[in-house]
Amino acid sequence: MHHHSIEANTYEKEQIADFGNRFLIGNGYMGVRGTLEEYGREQLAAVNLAGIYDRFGDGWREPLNAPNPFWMQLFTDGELTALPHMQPVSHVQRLDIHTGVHSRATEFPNGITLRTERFVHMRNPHLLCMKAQVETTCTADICLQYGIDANVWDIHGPHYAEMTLNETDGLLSALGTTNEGDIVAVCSMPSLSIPGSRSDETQTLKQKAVFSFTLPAGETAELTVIACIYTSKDTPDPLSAAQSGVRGQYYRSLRTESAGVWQELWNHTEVGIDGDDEAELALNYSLYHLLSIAPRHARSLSVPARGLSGQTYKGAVFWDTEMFMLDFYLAAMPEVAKTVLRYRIDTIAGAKDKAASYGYRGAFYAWESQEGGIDACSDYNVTDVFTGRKVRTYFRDKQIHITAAVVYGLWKYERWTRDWALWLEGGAEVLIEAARFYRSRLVRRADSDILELRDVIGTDEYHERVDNNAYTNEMARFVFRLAGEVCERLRSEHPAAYRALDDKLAFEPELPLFLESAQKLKRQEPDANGVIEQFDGYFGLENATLDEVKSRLKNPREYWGGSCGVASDTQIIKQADVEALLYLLPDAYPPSCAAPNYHYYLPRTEHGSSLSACMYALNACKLGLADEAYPLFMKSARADLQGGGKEWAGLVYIGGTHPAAAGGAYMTMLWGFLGLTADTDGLRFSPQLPKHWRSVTARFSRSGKQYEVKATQTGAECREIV
Ligand code: IFM
Repeated sequence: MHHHSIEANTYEKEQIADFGNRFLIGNGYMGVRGTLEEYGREQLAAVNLAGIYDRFGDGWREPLNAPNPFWMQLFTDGELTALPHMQPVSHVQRLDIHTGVHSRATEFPNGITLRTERFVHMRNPHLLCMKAQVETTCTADICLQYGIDANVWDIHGPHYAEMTLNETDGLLSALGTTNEGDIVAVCSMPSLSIPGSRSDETQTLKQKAVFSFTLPAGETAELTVIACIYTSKDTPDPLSAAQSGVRGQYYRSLRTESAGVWQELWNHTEVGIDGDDEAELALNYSLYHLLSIAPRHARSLSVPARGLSGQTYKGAVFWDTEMFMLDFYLAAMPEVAKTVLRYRIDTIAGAKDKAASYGYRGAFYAWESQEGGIDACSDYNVTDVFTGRKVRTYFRDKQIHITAAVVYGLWKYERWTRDWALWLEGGAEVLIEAARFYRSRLVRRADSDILELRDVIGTDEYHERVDNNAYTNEMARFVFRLAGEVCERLRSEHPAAYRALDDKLAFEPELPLFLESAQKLKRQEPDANGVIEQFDGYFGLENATLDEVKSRLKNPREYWGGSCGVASDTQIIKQADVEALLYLLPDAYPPSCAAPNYHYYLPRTEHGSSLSACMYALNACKLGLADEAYPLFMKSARADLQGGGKEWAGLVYIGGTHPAAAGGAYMTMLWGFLGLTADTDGLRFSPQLPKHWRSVTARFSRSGKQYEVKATQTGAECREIV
């Protein structure tokens, strides 16, 4: 990698929310937003925790932000020396993606320069470390206030019913109890080193440590902080665990150790693109995000759609993980791939409850999954900008393709690893319950033999409650067929497991019904031009252009879909739908359909979701259009680098990181530009690189072996590495 860091050297208040995402650090257990040390809730500072949620009153249930142990305030001769309070002389904010270290250097007009660096530890996921240096050009009276900021930013909070701040022997602690009774403990040990041996004053108040001292011109004072977070999900006594977690730790060795883990991760994942530094940085930056939110510490946990960047989308897990992020985890961190899939296996009870609540059989996975498979998706997920009224949305009840995404993830795991473990560890049960769900969802007209999936939402969320969405139908067919295949293999190769499963689920009589469903489920036949209708009646909708539809907006924040959105009665779609189908299930339609559908749907797609562009990029590569794929690839890879995305919906913050787009960029590199096909015979590459790329070097692992591939404009070489 030529460049290891991203940097911003301008300071504008308007960028605070965006930079909070762009400069995020994380270790799978927590994400710390890239805000500055003097920032609080108003600037969306947050330490977002994975897999622990709370609900306050009637608000949306969302993940917890912990009290922030990276908080600090600096006074010079009594004057607050902080952003945005003062306009800086110079300011640099940097994220070293190779080591996961966030840093800033701010020169204030009063001669003070503040430098900090911080990281979350990659081996011990509970640890947070910071070093701050204060330097002055003229002798100054400094007051450095350091504390754990328990004034936590929440979207639908407050989530702490109680918060106790304490101090014992210089160790600060914040102990919070949530509305749901969970406990979060944050402990922190600050220590200051100042030049000379003057008798300076240190006062440890309950909330903060206050260091007051005179700093001679040209000298530097240094504060180091080791902090630790535990929750009641980790241990029955989080406070003791956090207290002992900070003792006996040294900043320098923790930093070396954590950077070592990063180095190890990069050894297996870094991508080199000769001829395009910008793409190389954007892609590795995307991988940085996927690496920093990977639940390496857990056995069964998944990744939220906005990563660990905050509470947007209720910190919930969507189809994003299986369809967009999983490929990276499979190729780079197979244990993490297993962990996120186990999460679905372990949350099958929630999916069965959801199916039953709608009167269906089997497993209907949560559209927005929290722990235990609880569906956090509200029936009213959008607020109308004109009336302020909540709008009935149907993502939760009609986006039934989520269950197939879970199955597809399990199938990808087997295909890539050639390991049956997950089917045997509960995956087969998920598959059978998924097939049962889709079967119970089928309807037949009285005078027809064709089975249909009516009243659904496809991946294009703008068109609600449609019939026979091609994507959903083909995904359901895939599930029916796979259920037959996996059960057959289970019966012949693992007869004891098969019998045990049948004793539990009594599914055997249903196997022929799954097969029948696969045969009779309606297929959207391509029209005379080879174009597949997205759902019944889609071709009859107004064929307006994207610009026309956009021009009809009366308010830029208006929702485009639903009952009266500007796109709803037109052919304009939010995101890849038929194109997602053609990429994910390439055998569902003949290869001759690839080009006409790509050209038909591309101009009709708004890419209103960051999940969209990569599907078109992947299909463009299949069509030999690598240069056309390139801007779509960059759109995905730069989703968190360029800002300007939708950050606010009215008063609700909807920004955050976009790990699915990051994963989509990786998919485009691996399956698209490198043209990798991986089947039982092994790995084959048929690269087609954008014209200006000289070569791509990538590393990945499969079945315990490490590989390095180097692709050029004319071919690829792949070798096993040790
Ligand atoms: O899962 C996506 C969905 O496809 C589009 N809206 C946002 C969700 C979370 O990323």
